[in-house]
Amino acid sequence: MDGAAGVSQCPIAPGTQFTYNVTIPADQSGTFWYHAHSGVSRGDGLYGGLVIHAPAAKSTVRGLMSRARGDAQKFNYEKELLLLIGDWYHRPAKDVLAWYKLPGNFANEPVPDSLLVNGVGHFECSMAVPARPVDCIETLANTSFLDLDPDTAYRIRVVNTGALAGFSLVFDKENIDLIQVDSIDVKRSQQEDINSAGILFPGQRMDFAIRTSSQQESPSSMMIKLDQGCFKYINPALTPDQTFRIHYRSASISSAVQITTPEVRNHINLDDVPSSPSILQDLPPKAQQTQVAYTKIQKMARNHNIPEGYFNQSTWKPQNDPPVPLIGLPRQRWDANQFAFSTGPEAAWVDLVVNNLDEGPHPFHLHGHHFYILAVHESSYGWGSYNPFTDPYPPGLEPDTDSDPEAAPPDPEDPSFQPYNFSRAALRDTVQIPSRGYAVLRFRADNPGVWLFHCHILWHLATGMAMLIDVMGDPAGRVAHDVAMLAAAGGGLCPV
Ligand SMILES: [Cu+2]
Repeated sequence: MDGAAGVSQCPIAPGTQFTYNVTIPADQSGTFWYHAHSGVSRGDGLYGGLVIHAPAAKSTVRGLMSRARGDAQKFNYEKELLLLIGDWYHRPAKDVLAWYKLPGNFANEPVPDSLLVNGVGHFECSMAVPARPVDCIETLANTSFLDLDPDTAYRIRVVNTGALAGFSLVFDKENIDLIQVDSIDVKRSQQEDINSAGILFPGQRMDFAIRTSSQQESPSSMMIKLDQGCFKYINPALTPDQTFRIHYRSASISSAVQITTPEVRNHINLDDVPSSPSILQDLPPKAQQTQVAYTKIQKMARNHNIPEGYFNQSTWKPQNDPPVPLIGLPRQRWDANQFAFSTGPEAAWVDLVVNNLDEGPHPFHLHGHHFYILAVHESSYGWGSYNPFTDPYPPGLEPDTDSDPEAAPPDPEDPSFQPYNFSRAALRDTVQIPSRGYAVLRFRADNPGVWLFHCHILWHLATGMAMLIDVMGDPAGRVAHDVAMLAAAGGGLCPV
């Protein structure tokens, strides 16, 4: 029950209700979020946090509060805080999408007007551009967004709930100790004095510990820096770097004392953080299946230059002909917008090679599974594509013949040949694939169902940048599973 409209259920019609029945595996915990997966409702704020606490290690559990102690002991924190942070538009999401689809805007993604933290934000009313007036109320600025206890260790859970932009965080006085990304333990950094982390892209989560202090003469602050790498024009309404006061309860610092803009002391780049060594133990040296996909935003004359997201030859829309969720429909009856890779009846390890043919990056998310990121490559010229069926080495991972010209390069035909550095792999459920580059994602296809693999930029998903992974599983079990899912999803036809 992952809520993907047209795949595993019909959209929930206005005025009706739907109960999600989700079984959480015993070994799964961390920071997640729920959000609309129909149209662009997510961009209007239809989302929320979903925190799964690890069970306490011992059988002394008496209730929810003590359950949370499992991770608190492991990661050494006392309190926790959830921050849902994302970019924000001052127009309804359907209007923003309509603007993106105008051929005259040349597939430039709409640049947000502001950002929100847990549903609220600050906006200088005078910054509003005349074309998009804002119903704005000037209030006395109260920037104490984070109310923390002094001398306390916090676990800060951060979700990028935005539509387009990644962001990084910078703390003025506190140090960041990164513990999880996408709900998976990371290899802990030995470096001291890290106060900045990112870039967190839409759909991704990062959890870190900070320790607050009471010994301070000036107030602390946290800066959110929206990543401007994906902005193709200037929106004068937007303040991309915003600093929020951290208010320590019972601190003697007057609120009249101004906060300063934090400076980066040391930054932790999430793309360079492998998972913890114990998690990497499960990674097998080879996969049993390899699938290759190519993705791109296309502007074609035959579609009046309206941008469309493609995987191979297909642009995705929810199954519509007939309007039945895919889980209840034999594969032969899926419509032309459903491009899928299938795995076999037995659970198997699969390598999914995704080539991004665009000039811009995309944060891709897979439903139903985490994947090990074995390689991510960006090419500054040409196409950095990787076809494992024809290329002897993955681009960017060719053997270094310069260091020892006499040595024979490793033979890709050798069964023990291994192009990837497993000690640097990261188990995630969302991956940023850079421009003109590729990613190699290895996952165990053991969760039967039809799962979306899609760009988490809302405007790209809404124009079709998605495909399906059909994890077949045992045929008899699969039919029973799909029938049960379909019944729970409301049965047959989706109301139009
Ligand atoms: Cu995208």
